[in-house]
Amino acid sequence: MTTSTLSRTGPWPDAARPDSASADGAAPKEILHFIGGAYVAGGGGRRFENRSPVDGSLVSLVHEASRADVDAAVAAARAALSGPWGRMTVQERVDRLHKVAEGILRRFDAFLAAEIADTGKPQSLASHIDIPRGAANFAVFADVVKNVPTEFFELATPDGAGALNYARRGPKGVIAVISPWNLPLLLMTWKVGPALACGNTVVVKPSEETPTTAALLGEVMNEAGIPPGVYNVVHGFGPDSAGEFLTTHPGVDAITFTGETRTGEAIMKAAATGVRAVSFELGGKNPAVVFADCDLDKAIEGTLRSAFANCGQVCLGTERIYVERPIFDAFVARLKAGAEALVPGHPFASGTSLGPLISREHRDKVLSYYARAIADGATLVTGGGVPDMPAELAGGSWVQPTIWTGLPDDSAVVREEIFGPCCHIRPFDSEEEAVALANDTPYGLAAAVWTENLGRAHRVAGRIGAGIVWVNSWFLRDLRTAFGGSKHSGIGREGGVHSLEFYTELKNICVKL
Ligand code: NAD
Ligand code: 6OD
Repeated sequence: MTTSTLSRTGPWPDAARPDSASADGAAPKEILHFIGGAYVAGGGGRRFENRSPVDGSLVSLVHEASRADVDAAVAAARAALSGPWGRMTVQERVDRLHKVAEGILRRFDAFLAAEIADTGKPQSLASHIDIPRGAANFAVFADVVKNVPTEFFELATPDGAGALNYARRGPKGVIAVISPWNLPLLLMTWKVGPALACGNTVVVKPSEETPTTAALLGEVMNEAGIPPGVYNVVHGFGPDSAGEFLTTHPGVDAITFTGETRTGEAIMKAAATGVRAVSFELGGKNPAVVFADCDLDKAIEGTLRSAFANCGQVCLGTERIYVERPIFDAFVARLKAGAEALVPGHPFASGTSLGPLISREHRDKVLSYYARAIADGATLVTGGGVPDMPAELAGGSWVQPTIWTGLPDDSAVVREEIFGPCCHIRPFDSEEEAVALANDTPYGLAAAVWTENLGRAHRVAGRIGAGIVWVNSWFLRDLRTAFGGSKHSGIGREGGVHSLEFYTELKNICVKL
């Protein structure tokens, strides 16, 4: 394995900008692994292209980890557990994690440029959600871990002396973090923050589509005084590549994964060897239930966001909308107008409100559902194809925001996660029917309920089978709360003390007095 301090190559903002890859005729920028506190090229010599979803231009060449590179990353993480990191007090760890949060904010523009280069998402979105949450994920969990109480029981013993029981939490060990491409920094740090707060070390495998912010975070870790080996990053794909090498590695103690349900199934099989713990945040087919007594302005505004934000590539996004019949036509007309007002364009152009899909491959998948909807008898309310884009963006992965009505409840378009800017709207006639429709899915991640009737809001929220139900809002997040899905949407909950449940081993100590 070769090592480099990355002077010219690396995940810097200039390198990350889509138009800078080889504008000066120089070699394209390269994304290296981050192992033991240093950027390394890895031993295999294989690299793959990272292309911009905005225009198809080359963003960078990414080094693909070999099995030996993953071995090295896991070994570095294991060694760091018993080094200075393992000897730090909670307060010392907490101080460093706050420095990581500050470091992300100090380099806000670099993270923003890197995230946008990889995903093509509008600047307004990335600057309000992705990057601030990247920082918050360290600051919040540093505070959570500092303030967590422990349990304590006094036991009567036959000799009358008694015994004290108390619980101590220790790190689980080396945690594999496998993350997706839709909110790359946010979803990766949502796992790395609590894992490090609890004293673990991590090996991160970011999505092959979005390697850059995970790489850039290595620099921040070093600046914040996080010891070498605590945060490691290996790049590559899933099967027969870095993802599989990492999840099958016997040196990994637990796996936290965010991504597709089918990938979760493969990782769960890998985790069975060595009975390693898993935490899974998987797919969704999330309903919104809109009652006639809702505040329609708010329901339209919220549903426009939940269906189309991030070009529909949000696991919590709404793809099924159930609207009470008296307001059905008005709702459809207003959502149509809102969707048609979205402006696809360059992420840095003022006025852009819709980015591209992550890749041409993903666009093919989304467009196949657009065709399937028509084949299944949908009425196309708006969209359904590819927008006309200016010549310089024609190489991107653009699709139109799309709304259908009239599909049968058993259509694949209504049952399967599409992960694009699209939704189906169907009328309902009673609360009972609305709940039944919302629950008619193998998934159980999130739901939104729109009503001004307080009793109904609580009643319906309680009956919907999902890990998160928003009432009169969407994606309003408090990181202290439980987050996760039921059924095919995941295993376990993270957030606040729930993250500590996964990232620590609880030990009971019984002291005979
Ligand atoms: P994906 O499952 O294809 O990939 C996710 C990650 O897993 C990537 O890093 C990938 O390289 C890796 N991977 C793939 N196969 C693997 C294997 N066999 N072993 C180990 N690693 C492997 O998901 P995606 O396309 O990147 O993301 C979109 C999906 O993620 C959607 O289904 C979406 O709903 C889901 N998601 C869920 C949540 C949530 O919180 N529930 C959040 C975001 C995304
Ligand atoms: O907000 C979060 O913590 C979170 N995990 C969001 C997931 C979004 C899915 O795309």
